[in-house]
Amino acid sequence: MDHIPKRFLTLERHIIENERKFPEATGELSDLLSDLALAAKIISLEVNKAGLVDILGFTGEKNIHGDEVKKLDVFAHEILINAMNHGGHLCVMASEEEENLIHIPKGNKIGKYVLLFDPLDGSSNIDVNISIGTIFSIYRRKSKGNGPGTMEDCLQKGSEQVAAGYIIYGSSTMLVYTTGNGVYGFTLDPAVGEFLLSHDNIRIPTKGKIYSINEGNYLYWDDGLKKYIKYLQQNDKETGRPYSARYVGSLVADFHRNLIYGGIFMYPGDKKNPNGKLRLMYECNPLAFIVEQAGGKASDGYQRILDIEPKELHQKTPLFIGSPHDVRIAEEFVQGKRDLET
Ligand code: AHM
Ligand code: MG
Repeated sequence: MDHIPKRFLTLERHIIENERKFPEATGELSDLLSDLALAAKIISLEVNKAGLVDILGFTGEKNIHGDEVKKLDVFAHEILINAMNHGGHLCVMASEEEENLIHIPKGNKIGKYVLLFDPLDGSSNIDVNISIGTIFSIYRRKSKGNGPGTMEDCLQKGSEQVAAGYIIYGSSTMLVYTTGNGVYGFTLDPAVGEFLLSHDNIRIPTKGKIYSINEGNYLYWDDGLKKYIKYLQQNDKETGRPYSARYVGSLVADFHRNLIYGGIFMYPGDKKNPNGKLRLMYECNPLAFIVEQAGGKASDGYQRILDIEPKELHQKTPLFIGSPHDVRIAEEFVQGKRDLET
Protein backbone atom coordinates (compact mmCIF):
# COMPACT_ATOMS: atom_id res chain seq x y z
CA MET A 1 0.00 0.00 0.00
CA ASP A 2 3.04 2.22 -0.54
CA HIS A 3 1.28 4.24 -3.25
CA ILE A 4 -1.34 5.67 -0.87
CA PRO A 5 -0.15 8.67 1.11
CA LYS A 6 -0.47 7.80 4.79
CA ARG A 7 -2.81 10.65 5.58
CA PHE A 8 -5.38 9.27 3.15
CA LEU A 9 -5.24 5.71 4.36
CA THR A 10 -8.33 5.27 6.49
CA LEU A 11 -8.88 2.20 8.62
CA GLU A 12 -11.70 1.01 6.37
CA ARG A 13 -9.58 1.30 3.26
CA HIS A 14 -6.68 -0.46 4.95
CA ILE A 15 -8.91 -3.35 5.98
CA ILE A 16 -10.36 -3.70 2.49
CA GLU A 17 -6.94 -3.49 0.77
CA ASN A 18 -5.65 -6.09 3.20
CA GLU A 19 -8.54 -8.38 2.51
CA ARG A 20 -8.00 -8.27 -1.22
CA LYS A 21 -4.79 -10.22 -0.66
CA PHE A 22 -6.94 -13.20 0.32
CA PRO A 23 -9.19 -14.22 -2.57
CA GLU A 24 -11.26 -16.52 -0.33
CA ALA A 25 -12.21 -13.62 1.98
CA THR A 26 -15.91 -12.77 2.04
CA GLY A 27 -15.64 -9.26 3.46
CA GLU A 28 -17.33 -10.25 6.70
CA LEU A 29 -14.28 -9.67 8.87
CA SER A 30 -13.88 -6.23 7.28
CA ASP A 31 -17.47 -5.39 8.18
CA LEU A 32 -16.91 -6.55 11.74
CA LEU A 33 -13.83 -4.39 12.14
CA SER A 34 -15.66 -1.39 10.68
CA ASP A 35 -18.51 -1.87 13.15
CA LEU A 36 -15.97 -2.03 15.97
CA ALA A 37 -14.35 1.18 14.74
CA LEU A 38 -17.73 2.91 14.85
CA ALA A 39 -18.33 1.75 18.42
CA ALA A 40 -14.83 2.99 19.29
CA LYS A 41 -15.62 6.47 17.95
CA ILE A 42 -18.77 6.67 20.06
CA ILE A 43 -16.97 5.47 23.20
CA SER A 44 -14.13 7.90 22.51
CA LEU A 45 -16.57 10.80 22.36
CA GLU A 46 -18.06 9.82 25.68
CA VAL A 47 -14.67 9.24 27.32
CA ASN A 48 -13.63 12.73 26.28
CA LYS A 49 -16.65 14.10 28.12
CA ALA A 50 -15.83 12.17 31.32
CA GLY A 51 -14.56 15.24 33.16
CA LEU A 52 -17.84 17.00 32.49
CA VAL A 53 -19.85 14.50 34.49
CA ASP A 54 -20.01 16.84 37.48
CA ILE A 55 -21.44 19.50 35.23
CA LEU A 56 -23.78 17.34 33.19
CA GLY A 57 -24.91 15.10 36.08
CA PHE A 58 -23.51 12.39 38.34
CA THR A 59 -23.63 8.77 37.31
CA GLY A 60 -26.91 7.24 38.41
CA GLU A 61 -28.66 10.63 38.11
CA LYS A 62 -30.76 11.81 35.20
CA ASN A 63 -28.99 14.11 32.79
CA ILE A 64 -30.50 17.17 31.14
CA HIS A 65 -32.20 14.99 28.52
CA GLY A 66 -33.86 12.92 31.23
CA ASP A 67 -31.63 9.88 30.48
CA GLU A 68 -29.84 8.19 33.30
CA VAL A 69 -26.12 9.00 33.28
CA LYS A 70 -24.37 5.66 32.99
CA LYS A 71 -21.02 4.66 34.33
CA LEU A 72 -18.62 4.76 31.39
CA ASP A 73 -17.70 1.09 31.52
CA VAL A 74 -21.37 0.11 31.43
CA PHE A 75 -21.93 2.59 28.59
CA ALA A 76 -19.00 1.13 26.59
CA HIS A 77 -20.28 -2.42 27.18
CA GLU A 78 -23.75 -1.52 25.90
CA ILE A 79 -22.46 0.44 22.91
CA LEU A 80 -20.35 -2.49 21.80
CA ILE A 81 -23.23 -4.93 22.08
CA ASN A 82 -25.58 -2.65 20.17
CA ALA A 83 -23.01 -1.89 17.48
CA MET A 84 -22.14 -5.54 16.97
CA ASN A 85 -25.31 -7.60 17.41
CA HIS A 86 -27.11 -6.77 14.17
CA GLY A 87 -24.40 -6.99 11.49
CA GLY A 88 -25.09 -10.66 10.79
CA HIS A 89 -21.45 -11.71 11.22
CA LEU A 90 -21.41 -12.82 14.87
CA CYS A 91 -22.90 -15.93 16.47
CA VAL A 92 -22.12 -15.00 20.07
CA MET A 93 -20.22 -12.44 22.18
CA ALA A 94 -18.68 -12.30 25.64
CA SER A 95 -17.64 -9.26 27.65
CA GLU A 96 -15.53 -8.79 30.76
CA GLU A 97 -18.52 -6.88 32.16
CA GLU A 98 -20.98 -9.76 31.82
CA GLU A 99 -20.84 -13.11 33.54
CA ASN A 100 -22.60 -15.12 30.85
CA LEU A 101 -22.51 -15.36 27.07
CA ILE A 102 -24.15 -12.53 25.13
CA HIS A 103 -26.43 -13.94 22.48
CA ILE A 104 -27.52 -12.33 19.22
CA PRO A 105 -31.13 -11.13 19.64
CA LYS A 106 -33.84 -13.31 18.10
CA GLY A 107 -34.61 -12.31 14.54
CA ASN A 108 -31.11 -11.00 13.80
CA LYS A 109 -28.93 -12.90 11.33
CA ILE A 110 -26.35 -15.17 12.92
CA GLY A 111 -22.85 -15.35 11.44
CA LYS A 112 -19.63 -17.30 11.67
CA TYR A 113 -17.55 -15.16 14.02
CA VAL A 114 -17.22 -14.81 17.80
CA LEU A 115 -16.36 -11.55 19.56
CA LEU A 116 -14.83 -11.25 23.02
CA PHE A 117 -14.12 -7.85 24.52
CA ASP A 118 -13.13 -5.81 27.54
CA PRO A 119 -15.25 -2.69 26.93
CA LEU A 120 -13.30 -0.23 29.06
CA ASP A 121 -10.17 -1.48 30.70
CA GLY A 122 -8.45 0.48 33.44
CA SER A 123 -11.76 2.06 34.40
CA SER A 124 -10.46 3.03 37.85
CA ASN A 125 -8.46 5.68 35.94
CA ILE A 126 -11.46 7.36 34.30
CA ASP A 127 -12.03 9.99 36.97
CA VAL A 128 -8.43 11.14 36.93
CA ASN A 129 -8.00 11.70 33.22
CA ILE A 130 -5.60 8.82 32.61
CA SER A 131 -5.63 6.74 29.41
CA ILE A 132 -8.03 3.79 29.30
CA GLY A 133 -8.82 1.32 26.55
CA THR A 134 -11.08 -1.18 24.83
CA ILE A 135 -9.65 -4.60 23.94
CA PHE A 136 -11.18 -7.08 21.49
CA SER A 137 -10.62 -10.53 20.13
CA ILE A 138 -12.28 -12.31 17.19
CA TYR A 139 -12.52 -16.06 16.54
CA ARG A 140 -14.20 -18.20 13.91
CA ARG A 141 -17.09 -20.24 15.34
CA LYS A 142 -16.39 -23.91 16.04
CA SER A 143 -19.92 -25.23 16.49
CA LYS A 144 -21.66 -26.56 13.43
CA GLY A 145 -24.67 -25.03 11.76
CA ASN A 146 -25.89 -21.47 11.94
CA GLY A 147 -27.70 -21.49 15.27
CA PRO A 148 -26.65 -19.39 18.25
CA GLY A 149 -22.99 -19.65 19.27
CA THR A 150 -21.99 -21.68 22.31
CA MET A 151 -19.46 -21.70 25.13
CA GLU A 152 -17.30 -23.95 22.95
CA ASP A 153 -17.11 -21.13 20.40
CA CYS A 154 -15.84 -18.71 23.03
CA LEU A 155 -13.42 -21.00 24.84
CA GLN A 156 -10.81 -21.29 22.10
CA LYS A 157 -7.07 -21.03 22.52
CA GLY A 158 -5.61 -17.62 21.75
CA SER A 159 -3.71 -19.13 18.82
CA GLU A 160 -7.08 -19.55 17.07
CA GLN A 161 -7.79 -15.80 16.97
CA VAL A 162 -8.40 -14.38 13.50
CA ALA A 163 -8.16 -10.76 14.60
CA ALA A 164 -7.48 -8.76 17.73
CA GLY A 165 -6.99 -5.15 18.65
CA TYR A 166 -7.35 -2.37 21.13
CA ILE A 167 -8.44 1.22 21.20
CA ILE A 168 -6.55 3.55 23.50
CA TYR A 169 -8.32 6.70 24.65
CA GLY A 170 -5.28 8.83 25.42
CA SER A 171 -3.86 12.17 24.35
CA SER A 172 -5.39 11.04 21.07
CA THR A 173 -7.58 8.02 20.33
CA MET A 174 -5.81 5.20 18.55
CA LEU A 175 -6.94 1.86 17.20
CA VAL A 176 -4.30 -0.86 16.85
CA TYR A 177 -5.20 -4.17 15.22
CA THR A 178 -3.92 -7.33 13.62
CA THR A 179 -5.51 -9.97 11.43
CA GLY A 180 -2.40 -12.13 11.65
CA ASN A 181 -0.60 -10.16 8.99
CA GLY A 182 1.34 -7.53 10.95
CA VAL A 183 0.17 -4.85 13.38
CA TYR A 184 -1.20 -1.49 12.27
CA GLY A 185 -2.05 1.61 14.27
CA PHE A 186 -4.58 4.29 13.32
CA THR A 187 -5.12 7.64 14.99
CA LEU A 188 -8.58 9.15 15.13
CA ASP A 189 -8.71 12.49 13.37
CA PRO A 190 -11.54 14.16 15.29
CA ALA A 191 -12.08 16.74 12.55
CA VAL A 192 -13.01 14.17 9.90
CA GLY A 193 -14.09 11.43 12.31
CA GLU A 194 -11.86 8.82 10.66
CA PHE A 195 -9.10 6.56 11.91
CA LEU A 196 -6.04 7.31 9.74
CA LEU A 197 -2.98 5.10 9.43
CA SER A 198 -0.29 6.57 11.67
CA HIS A 199 1.77 3.51 12.65
CA ASP A 200 2.49 1.25 9.68
CA ASN A 201 3.63 -2.32 10.38
CA ILE A 202 4.51 -1.87 14.06
CA ARG A 203 7.56 -3.85 15.25
CA ILE A 204 8.44 -4.06 18.92
CA PRO A 205 12.16 -3.59 19.70
CA THR A 206 13.85 -6.94 20.47
CA LYS A 207 14.92 -5.55 23.84
CA GLY A 208 13.68 -2.55 25.77
CA LYS A 209 14.70 -0.33 28.64
CA ILE A 210 11.37 -0.18 30.48
CA TYR A 211 9.72 -2.53 32.98
CA SER A 212 6.14 -2.19 34.13
CA ILE A 213 4.80 -3.94 37.20
CA ASN A 214 2.82 -3.02 40.32
CA GLU A 215 5.71 -3.00 42.76
CA GLY A 216 3.31 -2.47 45.68
CA ASN A 217 2.78 -6.24 45.58
CA TYR A 218 6.48 -6.92 46.16
CA LEU A 219 6.04 -8.74 49.47
CA TYR A 220 3.68 -11.26 47.87
CA TRP A 221 6.01 -12.15 44.98
CA ASP A 222 7.98 -15.36 44.57
CA ASP A 223 11.74 -15.19 44.95
CA GLY A 224 12.39 -15.67 41.21
CA LEU A 225 10.39 -12.55 40.36
CA LYS A 226 12.00 -10.51 43.15
CA LYS A 227 15.39 -11.43 41.73
CA TYR A 228 14.36 -10.51 38.20
CA ILE A 229 13.24 -7.04 39.24
CA LYS A 230 16.49 -6.60 41.20
CA TYR A 231 18.35 -7.73 38.03
CA LEU A 232 16.61 -5.01 36.00
CA GLN A 233 17.62 -2.41 38.57
CA GLN A 234 21.29 -3.38 38.63
CA ASN A 235 23.87 -1.32 36.86
CA ASP A 236 25.41 -3.02 33.83
CA LYS A 237 26.24 -0.98 30.76
CA GLU A 238 26.66 -3.96 28.46
CA THR A 239 23.10 -5.22 28.98
CA GLY A 240 21.57 -1.74 29.16
CA ARG A 241 20.70 -1.82 32.87
CA PRO A 242 19.26 -0.33 34.96
CA TYR A 243 15.87 -0.25 33.23
CA SER A 244 13.34 2.51 33.92
CA ALA A 245 10.10 1.70 35.74
CA ARG A 246 6.88 2.92 34.11
CA TYR A 247 3.45 1.82 35.39
CA VAL A 248 0.22 3.60 34.54
CA GLY A 249 -2.06 0.91 35.96
CA SER A 250 -4.03 0.94 32.73
CA LEU A 251 -3.12 -2.17 30.77
CA VAL A 252 -3.71 -0.74 27.30
CA ALA A 253 -1.60 2.34 28.08
CA ASP A 254 1.22 0.33 29.63
CA PHE A 255 1.13 -2.20 26.80
CA HIS A 256 0.97 0.40 24.04
CA ARG A 257 3.96 2.32 25.37
CA ASN A 258 6.05 -0.84 25.62
CA LEU A 259 4.94 -1.99 22.16
CA ILE A 260 6.31 1.21 20.65
CA TYR A 261 9.39 1.77 22.87
CA GLY A 262 10.17 -1.83 23.84
CA GLY A 263 10.20 -3.31 27.32
CA ILE A 264 8.26 -5.70 29.47
CA PHE A 265 4.88 -5.50 31.21
CA MET A 266 4.17 -7.96 34.00
CA TYR A 267 1.12 -8.87 36.01
CA PRO A 268 2.41 -11.94 37.82
CA GLY A 269 0.68 -14.42 40.05
CA ASP A 270 1.59 -13.93 43.68
CA LYS A 271 0.82 -15.29 47.14
CA LYS A 272 -2.41 -13.28 47.29
CA ASN A 273 -3.58 -13.93 43.72
CA PRO A 274 -1.90 -17.04 42.29
CA ASN A 275 -3.20 -16.30 38.78
CA GLY A 276 -2.66 -12.56 38.89
CA LYS A 277 -5.44 -10.19 37.96
CA LEU A 278 -5.75 -10.10 34.20
CA ARG A 279 -8.25 -12.12 32.19
CA LEU A 280 -7.02 -14.60 29.62
CA MET A 281 -9.89 -14.22 27.15
CA TYR A 282 -10.46 -10.46 27.27
CA GLU A 283 -7.04 -9.00 27.98
CA CYS A 284 -4.13 -11.42 27.68
CA ASN A 285 -4.98 -13.34 24.49
CA PRO A 286 -5.67 -10.31 22.26
CA LEU A 287 -2.57 -8.47 23.45
CA ALA A 288 -0.50 -11.66 23.09
CA PHE A 289 -1.65 -12.03 19.47
CA ILE A 290 -0.74 -8.41 18.77
CA VAL A 291 2.66 -8.58 20.46
CA GLU A 292 3.61 -11.76 18.60
CA GLN A 293 2.55 -10.21 15.32
CA ALA A 294 4.85 -7.29 16.15
CA GLY A 295 7.78 -9.63 16.86
CA GLY A 296 7.32 -9.81 20.65
CA LYS A 297 6.50 -12.49 23.15
CA ALA A 298 3.78 -13.20 25.73
CA SER A 299 4.07 -15.82 28.44
CA ASP A 300 2.53 -16.80 31.77
CA GLY A 301 6.08 -17.37 33.02
CA TYR A 302 6.16 -20.96 31.82
CA GLN A 303 4.24 -21.21 28.57
CA ARG A 304 3.05 -19.14 25.62
CA ILE A 305 -0.18 -17.29 26.46
CA LEU A 306 -1.67 -18.24 23.08
CA ASP A 307 -1.25 -21.96 23.88
CA ILE A 308 -3.23 -21.90 27.12
CA GLU A 309 -6.29 -24.13 26.92
CA PRO A 310 -9.12 -21.99 28.38
CA LYS A 311 -11.42 -23.62 30.93
CA GLU A 312 -13.79 -20.74 31.70
CA LEU A 313 -14.71 -17.36 30.25
CA HIS A 314 -13.38 -15.19 33.05
CA GLN A 315 -10.26 -17.11 33.99
CA LYS A 316 -7.16 -15.19 34.99
CA THR A 317 -3.54 -15.79 34.10
CA PRO A 318 -0.17 -14.32 35.06
CA LEU A 319 1.19 -12.23 32.19
CA PHE A 320 4.71 -11.36 31.02
CA ILE A 321 4.49 -9.50 27.71
CA GLY A 322 6.69 -7.33 25.54
CA SER A 323 10.11 -7.42 23.88
CA PRO A 324 11.14 -11.03 23.21
CA HIS A 325 14.55 -10.77 24.85
CA ASP A 326 13.09 -9.29 28.04
CA VAL A 327 10.27 -11.83 28.32
CA ARG A 328 12.76 -14.69 27.82
CA ILE A 329 14.95 -13.49 30.69
CA ALA A 330 11.89 -12.97 32.92
CA GLU A 331 10.87 -16.58 32.26
CA GLU A 332 14.34 -17.82 33.22
CA PHE A 333 14.16 -16.03 36.57
CA VAL A 334 10.56 -17.06 37.26
CA GLN A 335 11.37 -20.69 36.52
CA GLY A 336 14.43 -20.56 38.78
CA LYS A 337 16.79 -21.22 35.87
CA ARG A 338 18.70 -18.02 36.41
CA ASP A 339 20.06 -16.22 39.46
CA LEU A 340 21.56 -12.83 40.21
CA GLU A 341 25.27 -12.67 39.56
CA THR A 342 27.12 -11.98 42.77
P1 AHM B 1 -10.08 -3.60 35.18
O1 AHM B 1 -10.38 -4.61 34.12
O2 AHM B 1 -10.94 -3.77 36.41
O3 AHM B 1 -10.04 -2.22 34.65
O4 AHM B 1 -8.62 -3.98 35.77
C1 AHM B 1 -7.56 -4.20 34.91
C2 AHM B 1 -6.50 -3.17 35.14
C3 AHM B 1 -5.48 -3.14 34.05
O5 AHM B 1 -5.76 -2.14 33.14
C4 AHM B 1 -4.20 -2.85 34.77
O6 AHM B 1 -3.08 -3.37 34.10
C5 AHM B 1 -4.41 -3.49 36.09
O7 AHM B 1 -5.80 -3.54 36.31
C6 AHM B 1 -3.77 -2.74 37.22
O8 AHM B 1 -3.97 -3.43 38.39
P2 AHM B 1 -3.29 -2.97 39.77
O9 AHM B 1 -4.01 -1.75 40.20
O10 AHM B 1 -3.48 -4.15 40.67
O11 AHM B 1 -1.83 -2.72 39.50
MG1 MG C 1 -10.08 -5.20 32.21
